[in-house]
Amino acid sequence: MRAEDAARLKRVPITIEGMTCAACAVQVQQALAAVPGVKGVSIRYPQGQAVLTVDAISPPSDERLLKVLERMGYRGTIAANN
Ligand SMILES: [Cu+2]
Repeated sequence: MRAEDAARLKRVPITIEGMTCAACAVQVQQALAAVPGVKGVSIRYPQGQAVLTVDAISPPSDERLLKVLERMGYRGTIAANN
């Protein structure tokens, strides 16, 4: 990744309840990655965490991301920005 690209990205940590196995994590990863503005998704399901890399200029709304999780049966919380 080029430096100027990295500058246009920001990290969005999400706590996700309900992921119980690697298959859950794959589904969550794919669903979140499909949301416009999401550039990368890293899932750590044993910890119930996802870290998204999103476009800093036109990021997806928190509501949009949480709705995607809700439809799949997971409860997500956007962690405080760090
Ligand atoms: Cu599962």
